[in-house]
Amino acid sequence: MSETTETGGRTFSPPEAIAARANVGPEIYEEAAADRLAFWAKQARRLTWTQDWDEVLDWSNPPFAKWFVGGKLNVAYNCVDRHVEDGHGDQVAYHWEGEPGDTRTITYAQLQDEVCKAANALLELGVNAGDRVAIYLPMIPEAVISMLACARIGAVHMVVFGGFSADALASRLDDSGAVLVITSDGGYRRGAPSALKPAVDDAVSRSPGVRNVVVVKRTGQDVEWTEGRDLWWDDVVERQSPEHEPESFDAEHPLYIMYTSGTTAKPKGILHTTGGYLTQVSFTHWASFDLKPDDDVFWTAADVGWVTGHSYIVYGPLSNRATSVMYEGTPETPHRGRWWEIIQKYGVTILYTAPTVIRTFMKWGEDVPKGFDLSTLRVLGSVGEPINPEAWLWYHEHVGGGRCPIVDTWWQTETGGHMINPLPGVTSLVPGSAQVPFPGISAKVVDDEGNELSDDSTGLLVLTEPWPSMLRTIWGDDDRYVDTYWSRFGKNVYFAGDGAKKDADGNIWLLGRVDDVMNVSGHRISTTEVESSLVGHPAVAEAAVVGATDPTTGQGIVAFVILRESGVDSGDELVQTLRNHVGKDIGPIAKPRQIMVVQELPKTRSGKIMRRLLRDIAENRELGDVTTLTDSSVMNLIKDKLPAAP
Ligand code: 6R9
Repeated sequence: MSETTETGGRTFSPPEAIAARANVGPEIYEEAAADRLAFWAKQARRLTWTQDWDEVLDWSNPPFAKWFVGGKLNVAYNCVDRHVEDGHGDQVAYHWEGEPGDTRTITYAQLQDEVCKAANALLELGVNAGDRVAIYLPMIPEAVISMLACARIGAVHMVVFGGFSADALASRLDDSGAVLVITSDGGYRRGAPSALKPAVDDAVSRSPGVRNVVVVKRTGQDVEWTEGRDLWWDDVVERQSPEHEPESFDAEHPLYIMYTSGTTAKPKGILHTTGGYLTQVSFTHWASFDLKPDDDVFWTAADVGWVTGHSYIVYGPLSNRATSVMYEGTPETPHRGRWWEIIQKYGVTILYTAPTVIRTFMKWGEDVPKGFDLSTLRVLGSVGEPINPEAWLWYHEHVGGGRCPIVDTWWQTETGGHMINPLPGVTSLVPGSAQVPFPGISAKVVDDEGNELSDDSTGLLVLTEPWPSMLRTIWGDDDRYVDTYWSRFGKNVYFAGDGAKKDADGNIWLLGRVDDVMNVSGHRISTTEVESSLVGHPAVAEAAVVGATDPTTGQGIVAFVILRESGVDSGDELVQTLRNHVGKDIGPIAKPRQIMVVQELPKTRSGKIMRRLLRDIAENRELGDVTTLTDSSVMNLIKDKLPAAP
């Protein structure tokens, strides 16, 4: 296996310093297994409820779950007000860092004022509990304030990543039935202001249900203005009272919708609700990262427009009274050490990010982080795709100084919070594997018939019990919810759509989306394994692998690779070397049919490679929908560089 050859089968025990005072110890697994519902009920007590629940879980009508039935609470109160009431008003909630270098420090008391003012503004604009509010903002504090203001009044927020196009925004406004949009004139990206308002104007012109557009001034660039519809944030929010009495909402009241792309063109509006969601994100944030509210400086380096931002920039950290860093820009602006500079400046202790970023840092070289003091770091996290052992080891060594556990967290927009991951004070880490289900979570690897596999053979990942932060439905489409997730193995088994295998030690290895599993001459080979092998070669920085239709083998393996910057020769010889390398790692059957050297790969904002588009290229087709790409020009770049396919 590539995993073991790359790491020499090394595992990493929990560091003494962390294990000795970890928030959770090994007994947590037994406790959860003994009585799963009692376990989650205990975790729900972390929150302040204004009315107790009657029943922990109602699963009488699967797959439609109700958690903490009859309970009532306010999410914004739990994230903000109660910490102020407990005497922590002066604690910093966010150290915000703008890309140009401007900063804002926001304490819990200030956040409370801002959220109340924004809530009062929404009420003045006629937003009611249950109404949908779209948020299309850069990574500025108003994004968090807007989300919490919605939660406070029971409005359902629907955040759309600021890099998405007017079309993507329009279809989400339409599908969710949004009544109001919160946006800004623009945001900073790669050292320059980038406009947001024009996309909103375009999208809203097609969405008659949107009554108002509230505009935050961020860059000061010119904007078109529609009188009567558009309002400056400063005009409508700033004059409001900072007092607002939070109302309690039912545990199953909708909290937010987050759209995620499926295999078909129409994005799915994943619905999350109040009590169960907050319980699981709060507890996982505290346990997975060993969060100590009085000491830690926590940084999820991701966008709020991704579920990771919702759960681990906003709701998890705030519910735990964490001090967080929030950064607006890109890692290379104005220089490639920007992240390390931020860690040094704020004394960040926990860093959570995606493997794709780690591989970019690897390409830039270890000398960049070496120039900064990263000694405050104690726990590292990974999310978004499998982290290949090569990147794991680099992250461990060059960012974590060899002393920080890496928590590789498998979860999805649909699951709301962490589902499979090691615990920093408990688990012996196996690089490349997300390892074991989180306490209180039941996951299995099964074959096509639903029989459990635990012998290293490749199968499908399923979740066999409902969990508190699970999606409740696809907005407006209960049938699609049932069909997509709960029909393959019956209404009690959640089909995650990921390939996986479980090794003899009980560790789960995620192998990418099942539609990323290739079938070469009848052998199932995961794109992830071939990619992991390729990036294990010293010449390769990043790799993306797809299965292209092949007249003889069914599918042929086509690899796109980005080389490290060492100026190596990218000719035939290297291609042969890489093919042999994969052959040796995994087996001759896994040798790519074609390897193409490219400058960039098409990625979504959350760092996932859009293999669908690469498959289009590998099979010489017209490109499909590119609206969820961070940068659609990447595709032209790749196409221009390619030799004609054989
Ligand atoms: C949180 C998030 C979900 C899909 C998921 C899987 C992949 C995420 C992973 C991982 C292996 C990990 N994924 N984390 N694969 N190891 N630690 O990413 O949500 O954007 O909905 O993506 O991402 O394929 O099914 P989302």
